[in-house]
Amino acid sequence: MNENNMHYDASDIQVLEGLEAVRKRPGMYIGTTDVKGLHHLVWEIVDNSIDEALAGYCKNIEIIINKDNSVTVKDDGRGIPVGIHPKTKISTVETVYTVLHAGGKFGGGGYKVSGGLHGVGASVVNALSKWVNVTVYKDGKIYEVKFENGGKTLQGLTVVGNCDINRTGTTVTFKPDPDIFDTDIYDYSTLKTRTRELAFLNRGLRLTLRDDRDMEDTTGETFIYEGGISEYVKFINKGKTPLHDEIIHLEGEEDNIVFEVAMQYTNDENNRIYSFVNNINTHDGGTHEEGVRRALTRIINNYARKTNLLKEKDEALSGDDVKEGLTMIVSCKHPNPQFEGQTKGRLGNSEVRKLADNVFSEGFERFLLENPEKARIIVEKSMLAARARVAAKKARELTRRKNDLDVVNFGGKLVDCKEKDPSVCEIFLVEGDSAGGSAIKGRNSMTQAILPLRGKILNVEKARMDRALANEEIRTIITAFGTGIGQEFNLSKLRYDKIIIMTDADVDGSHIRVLLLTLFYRFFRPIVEAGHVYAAQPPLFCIKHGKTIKYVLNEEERDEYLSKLNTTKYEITRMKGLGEMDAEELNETTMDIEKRVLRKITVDDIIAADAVFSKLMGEEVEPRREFIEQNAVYAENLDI
Ligand code: 1YM
Repeated sequence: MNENNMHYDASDIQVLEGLEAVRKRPGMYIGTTDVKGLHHLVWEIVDNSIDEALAGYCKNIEIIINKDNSVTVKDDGRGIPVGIHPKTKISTVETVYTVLHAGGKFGGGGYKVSGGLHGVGASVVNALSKWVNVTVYKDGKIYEVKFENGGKTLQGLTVVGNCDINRTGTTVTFKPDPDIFDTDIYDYSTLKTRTRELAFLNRGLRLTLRDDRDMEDTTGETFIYEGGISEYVKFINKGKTPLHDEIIHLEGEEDNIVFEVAMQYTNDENNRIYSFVNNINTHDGGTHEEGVRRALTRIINNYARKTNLLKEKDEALSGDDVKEGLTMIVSCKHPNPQFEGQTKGRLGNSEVRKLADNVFSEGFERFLLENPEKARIIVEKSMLAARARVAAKKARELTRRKNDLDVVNFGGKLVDCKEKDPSVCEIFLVEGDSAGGSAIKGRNSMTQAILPLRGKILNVEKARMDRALANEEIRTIITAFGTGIGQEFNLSKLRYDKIIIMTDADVDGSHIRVLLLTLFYRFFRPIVEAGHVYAAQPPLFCIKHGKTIKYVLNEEERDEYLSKLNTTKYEITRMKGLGEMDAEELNETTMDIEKRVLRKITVDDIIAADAVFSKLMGEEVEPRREFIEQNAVYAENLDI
C-alpha cells in the first residue's frame, strides 16, 4: 500500500503475490507446518537479531512467549532501517517484512544466515502469521508497523512516540496463523535448548527466554557465556570424566571467515563432535570439520612418533582412534557459506578446510608441546582405541571363522557336545590335559562340552585386548562361546547355558580360576551378569563307611559330617587332583548334574574381591605367588 494506506499499487500486488506463494507452499520455505515449523518462525526472527549481534551492534536478545502463544523477540541493535527504500518506495522495515528474501539483499556484508536451509527471513514469518507488530527504536523515535492476515500491511510505518536518543533496537511480536500450522502451542524446553545453544555459539551475547503463559515465570532464564563454545564443551561433559582439566580452545580468522574450535577428551568410548556454520548445525559436517579431523589425526600421530609413545613398528592411529572420548565443538562464521547435500547439512566452501587445518594444527600442536603430561594421556587414549579396534577386528574374524567349523571338534581343543540347543548345554573349562582327558571320558556327551586349558591362560588384567587375543587359549574360549567380544558382543549367541570353571582345589587351581574370572569380567561381563558362570567344586575328601560314599568339599564339611556319624568305622581319603581322578570319579564327584555342587559366580563376587584381584593380577610375580599361598583360603572364597 502507498503511504496513505488508501490503495494498492503495482509493487504492492507483487509483494502480496510473493507472500501468497509462501502461504500456498509453506513447506518450501520452512520445511514443515508441524510443531517444528512453528518453532522455526521464532528462529527466523531471532536470526536477524543474531546477525545484528555478529555485526557488533547488539548485546541483548529477549524471547518472550506471550499468553496468547504469540512470541516477542527484542534486541538492542541499531533497529531495522526506517527510511524509504528506493525500489519499493516504502520504508525499509516494511520492505524487509513484505518482500521475499529482502533481508539478505539489504544486508551490507556481515554473517547472514540466509545461506541456511530456511534462512529466508522476516517476510516468511509475516506471510505465515495472523498478525505481526514491529517496533523500531532509533534516532530518539519509536516507530511502528503492523501487518495482519499473512503480511497485509495494517499500519504503515508510523512514529508512535519518542525515546532516549541512545536507545536503539527492534521488537517484533508475531502470532502464527492457526490456519497454516497444525499446532499453535510453543514448547518451552525446545526454545530453551536452542536459546542456550545460541548463547554458547555467540560468546558474550546475552539471551533471555521468558514464558508469560506461566504465572510464576516473571524473570525468565538468561544465558550468557563469556567462554563461548568452551563452555558448551564443559556443559556437554558435565557428569563425564575428563582426561584433562582445561578445555582446549583455538581460533583464527582469514578473509572475514572466523573459525573456532573447543575440545576436551573424556574417558568415554564415544565421541561428541558437533559443528556449526553461522550458528546452523552442520549435521553432515563439511570442510570445516574435515580440516579439523585431518589435522587432529596428523598432529597426534606426529607427536606420538616424536615422543616415542608410538613405536616404529606400531600402525598409525586412525581418525576414529584419535576421536575416541572426544567432545568437540567446531564453529565457523562465514560471509558466504555454501551448503551442500540433500538436507543442506554440509559446508562446501573449500577454503575453510585449509583455514580449519591451519588454526587447529598450530594451536593443538602447541598445546601438546606445552603440556606433555596431558599430551601423553591423550595419545594413550588414542592408542587404547587403536588396540581395541584391532582387537575387535580379530574378534570379528574369530566369530566368522567359528561359523565355518563343525561343532564336534574345532581348533583341535574343544570337545563339543552333540546337543545344539544352548539352554541345555554346558561347557567345562578344565585345567590341564589329563583332567581334560578324564572329563571328556566322564562327561555326558549330549550336553557337556569340554575345553581343556593348557598351562596358564594370559593375565588379561595386565594384557590389553590385543595381546589377550593373540593368546591361543583365549581365542579358543571366545570362539567356543560364540558371543564375540567388545562391540561385537551378543549375549543371545552364547552357545552354552552354563560355563563351568573346573580347576583343582589348590593354589594353582585358584590362580587359573582368578585369571579366567578376570577374562570374563573384562570381556564377557554380561555373561557373568546373566548368571551363566559357575565354579565346579571338586571334593577334597572322600569318606567311606559301610556301603556309603560321601564326598565333602573341605575340612569343615568333613569334620561336621564325621561328628554326626555314630560309628568310628570309616575310611577317609584325601582326594587326588582333578587330573588324577579317573573318568568315573570325576563324573561322580564333580560333573554329574545330580550329584555335583556348583557355585554361581556373580559380578558382586568379583567386585568385592577387586582388591585381592589387583594384588593377584599385579605386575610382579613373586608377591602374587606369596599372596596366593598365604591367602589360599580367601582366594578360594573370592571367586566361588
Ligand atoms: C527482533 C528482530 O530484525 N533486528 C535488526 C534487523 C536489522 C538490523 C538491525 C539492521 C541491519 C543493517 C543495518 C544492515 C535488519 N536490517 C535489515 C535491512 N530484530 C531485528 N537489527 N541497520 C540495521 O544489515 O546493514 C534487514 S534485518 F535490510 F533493512 F538492512
